[in-house]
Amino acid sequence: MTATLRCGSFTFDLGRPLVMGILNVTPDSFSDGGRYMDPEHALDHARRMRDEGADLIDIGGESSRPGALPVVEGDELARVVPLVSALAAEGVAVAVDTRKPAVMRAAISAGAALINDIGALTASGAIEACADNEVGVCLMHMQGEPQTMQAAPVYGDVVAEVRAFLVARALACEAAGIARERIVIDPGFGFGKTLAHNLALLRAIPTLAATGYPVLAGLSRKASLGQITGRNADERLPASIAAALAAVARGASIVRVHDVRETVDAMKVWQAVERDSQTLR
Ligand code: 9MG
Repeated sequence: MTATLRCGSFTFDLGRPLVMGILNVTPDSFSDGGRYMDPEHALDHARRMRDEGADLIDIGGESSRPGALPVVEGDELARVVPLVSALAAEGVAVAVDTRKPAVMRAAISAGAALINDIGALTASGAIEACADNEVGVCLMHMQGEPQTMQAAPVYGDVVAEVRAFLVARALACEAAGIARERIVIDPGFGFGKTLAHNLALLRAIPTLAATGYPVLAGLSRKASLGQITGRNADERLPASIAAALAAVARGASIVRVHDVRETVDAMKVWQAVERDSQTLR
């Protein structure tokens, strides 16, 4: 029997990697800032990603790129909640990328299936906002804050520290009543990490997956891929697919990506080779 992830009314079989499509409704995200501020345009993009095979759509109303400034709660609510309502009503599994408990509560009421928190539910009231219901949670590691996190990230042992933090946060969630099957962990590639830290964490996905919590990997178009390839953010599709494949080959259960169609194809090929070879003719 394969593991499952429960998120609101959805139960995902983790026998194949899931693809989470990114929908940033922000003026300043690093690769698509300003493109989806118009709600109709945002909905079209979400529906396109769904049709291309995204299992979840992750909506974010506050940029977390290095150097990003915080957004006030009212603006984040206005950007995110109408989209959650519209997509949830169409049966889409919607994740909401937020650190604010008030946004979490409003998004859950509007039908969000998963709360994706780059702060790992450390804000006061965040765990409680998610514990009262059946929403899934993604707990991400970040060193510092988006405004300054890339200035000088330092670790003794990056893998041990990230793993210990994520397990501690997952246990805090379980203690508050969030069932284990609702929890995803994420090393937070690029969040207070150098290229060397990111590569060490990518190689260590088996160690993170051995905790028993599904692992989400978010490497799509990130700066580390630019450092390796010398490409700009809009030229990092091949690098992003390579990174997603490297992550799932090491045991990641979910990849968070901008380019859904291409990533879904890559996952299907990987799945056919690695998992379904007995059944293919
Ligand atoms: C919002 N966001 C940006 N990058 C991310 C990543 O790598 N993981 C998760 N969970 N969220 C992210």
